[in-house]
Amino acid sequence: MALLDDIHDPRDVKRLGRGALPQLADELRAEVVRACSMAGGHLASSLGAVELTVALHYLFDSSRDRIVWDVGHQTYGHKILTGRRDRIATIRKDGGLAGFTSTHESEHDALTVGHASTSLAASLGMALSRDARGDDYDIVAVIGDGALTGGMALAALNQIGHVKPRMTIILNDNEMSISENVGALTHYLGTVQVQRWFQQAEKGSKEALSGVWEPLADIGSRAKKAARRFLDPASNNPFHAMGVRYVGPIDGHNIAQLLYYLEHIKRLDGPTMLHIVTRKGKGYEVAENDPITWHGASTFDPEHPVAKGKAYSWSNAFGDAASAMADADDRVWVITPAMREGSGLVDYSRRHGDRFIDVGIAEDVAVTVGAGLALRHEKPIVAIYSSFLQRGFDQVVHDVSLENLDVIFAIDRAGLVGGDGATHQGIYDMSYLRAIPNLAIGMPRNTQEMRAMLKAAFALGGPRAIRWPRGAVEPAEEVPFDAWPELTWGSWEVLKEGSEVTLLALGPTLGYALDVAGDDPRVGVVNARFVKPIDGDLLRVLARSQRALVTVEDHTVMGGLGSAVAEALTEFGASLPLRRLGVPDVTVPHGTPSKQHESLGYGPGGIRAALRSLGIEPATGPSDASVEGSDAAIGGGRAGGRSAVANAPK
Ligand code: HTL
Repeated sequence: MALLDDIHDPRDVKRLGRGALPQLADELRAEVVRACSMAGGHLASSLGAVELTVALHYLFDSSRDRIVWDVGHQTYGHKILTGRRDRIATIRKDGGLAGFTSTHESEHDALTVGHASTSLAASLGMALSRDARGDDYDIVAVIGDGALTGGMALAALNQIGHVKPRMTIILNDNEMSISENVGALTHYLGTVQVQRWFQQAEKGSKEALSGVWEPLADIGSRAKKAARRFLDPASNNPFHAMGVRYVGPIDGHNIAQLLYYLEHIKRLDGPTMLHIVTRKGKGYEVAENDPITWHGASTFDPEHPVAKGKAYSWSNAFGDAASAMADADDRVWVITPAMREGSGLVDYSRRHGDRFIDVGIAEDVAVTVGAGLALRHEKPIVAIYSSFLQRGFDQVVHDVSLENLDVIFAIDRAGLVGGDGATHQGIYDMSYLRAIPNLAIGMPRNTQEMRAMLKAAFALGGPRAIRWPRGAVEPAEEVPFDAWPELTWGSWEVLKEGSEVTLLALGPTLGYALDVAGDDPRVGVVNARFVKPIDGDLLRVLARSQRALVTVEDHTVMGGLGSAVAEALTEFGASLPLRRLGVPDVTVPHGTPSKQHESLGYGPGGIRAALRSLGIEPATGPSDASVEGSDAAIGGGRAGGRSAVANAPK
């Protein structure tokens, strides 16, 4: 790595001659592949942004200027160039670098991020501050065509076009979100590439840039030419119509072009969008050919890259269930906000394409489209990750719950998610959903129970949230919807009787509870699969028969199962001790979930400690140490827990 070895800081990039930058980009690309092969991660997006990364660090000073990457998943190259190369193989792992940008990690990261579509609003805020303080640093937002489908991005653009701060917006258009990008704007972006003026521009820049770099010696006349292009009213251009100057599209893998345009835009007042066209996975054959699979990679052999097969997952179980429901009833619809693959819906979308809609990265829209469908007596299922449902909270309250509409929320990635880290943890949904009237919440412990919950939700109507964790689950035999098991909504299940203390757990933490309880006759285990409503009858019985209760959940203690049980016990006037184990009031970074459960006090060690504090020396089981670090331990196979690779991106 002739050049990269001498880059310790972005200032070292600026010291290189312009002619050396393509070689630096090649080396950087190889390093991104190497890092992802060892650690897994967002390979394809990072590969597509390599030339842009080099160009930005050549022209801007990321310690002073603000480079605001949207989502932050395309920044492996940025991290390597900004002093983190020695730790790049630790990305997404316990104690390692974050998979996205984080202000806590580096002064070169302008934003702590992971959710899409925030870069433009954040950049506007930064620009307002800069201009109020009379500072002169540059602000560059980098947003993908996928992230631009989010309402937040479009609303921020509307403001930017109104306020008109000096800033550069780079639209990194690879025609992909995680899957193919969707929406009218995407179609528009596709058409601008074939417009005549673009072809002219392309020709112009080819001429201008022939002979590699010397055109930049003649910057004056070219600046005039560029200015003419900038001033082109491009009146049918939607960005221009919103008050944002639009330039492009240009080839985002051509560093000369990138520098040429960025250098000019840098000097302009007001907001300018530079539309660059890139290829997701660029320069690494498998990723270029199959950017969906290689959007997020598990570890792989860089010489012979083969994507790892994935175990049957909760998401697959849901996708299969949704297909069976749609087979049984032609009013069933599934809505995804840009997560067709992650939510297990590829097969569903093929089989029931007429009742499948991907609304783009717009969770708010997903929820309210569900409301609209339900108002017309359809049966919508909004398939959404726990952490992304946060974006649709108001819509759940305002559009679904007030009307008590028949909308099922199929909530994936509930609990700690592993490598994606703090921004993606699914640990708040029970807390914020429990407060919403009409809304009922359940968490199955295996595929059969998932089906039973979906069936019950379907029969009962009203807004119902069913949540499950990330990772593997045992498949269940395929049977038609009518033959699915029945389940009373709100009923808990006694898995093991105990004479003294009962562990109330749900989802993957049931595996821990069962392992710790072993065959100790003093310790009971209840599958507390509904947190709203809870099983008040069973809880009353337990409150009378048990000496103490312990709740165990992969969710914040505040507002989750433990809170629901504490509230009910208070109402009953019960005074037995209750220990509540779960995520305390802290931010949980990326890492191995099983280790994190243990360190946060709700793994097997935490449950044993709680039992000891209640005077029960737990029977011998797997030692706490042997459980640590092994994700296969979650669920112990007994409660349908998860065992998938913890570090693979969503
Ligand atoms: N919803 C929200 C609010 N945030 C995120 N991050 C997602 C969903 C999931 N997600 C990603 S990356 C990504 C999605 C939908 C695609 C972004 O497409 P874009 O960039 O065109 O902006 P590209 O991947 O380079 O093509 C992650 O969670 C990492």
